[in-house]
Amino acid sequence: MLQLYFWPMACSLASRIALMEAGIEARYHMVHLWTKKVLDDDGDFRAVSPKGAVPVLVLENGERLTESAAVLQYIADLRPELGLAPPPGHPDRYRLQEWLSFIGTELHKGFLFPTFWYKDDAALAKPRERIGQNVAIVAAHLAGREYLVGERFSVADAHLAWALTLLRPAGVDVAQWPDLAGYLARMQARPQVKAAIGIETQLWKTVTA
Ligand SMILES: N[C@@H](CCC(=O)N[C@@H](CS)C(=O)NCC(=O)O)C(=O)O
Repeated sequence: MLQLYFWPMACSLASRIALMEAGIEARYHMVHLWTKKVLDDDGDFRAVSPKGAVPVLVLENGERLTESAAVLQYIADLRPELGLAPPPGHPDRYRLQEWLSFIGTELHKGFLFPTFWYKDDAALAKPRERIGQNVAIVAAHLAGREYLVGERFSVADAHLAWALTLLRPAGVDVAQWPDLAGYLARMQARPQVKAAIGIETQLWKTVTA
């Protein structure tokens, strides 16, 4: 069985959404991101992955895969019939990678990560200046579209739904972009997305209580 190392509401939530949308059962291991402890057994998370960052997906053969863009595509390719990623070689596969990269770098590492990790007003001035411009790019792309890539839900939507869910607690109100707000509401209403967010919201409450 696949195993996913995660921290509630962190970027690993996109991988949980992808697994649930794919109907793939997995074992989930919660990691404390600050202490680097695996909470099941008090193990050292850096022994699982020297990066010390989630997501880590343990494959059926025991190999460990990191980086959301790779993990999400791996999950999608386990169930090609569901179209969670366009097939390798299809022109839209590069669009998917383009969006996974933009979300992972510009939205996540460029803004969400420093906002929640460093919490330092001076260091956050530039990221705060840039985030509106980057979110506006996503909003403009979504005008008149249901999904980020092609005509169906893909793992790029799983990644974006996670990032947009965290924008409000990070101080950016997506309501200023109606197309984006509508998209987020649609994504959050998908049964598997809603269930995944529900599970992690509960876990988040337990770890922060
Ligand atoms: N490039 C990685 C970034 C992963 C990442 O930064 N994960 C965060 C949680 S959202 C983390 O585990 N941070 C802990 C740390 O950097 O020490 C990806 O896209 O998966």
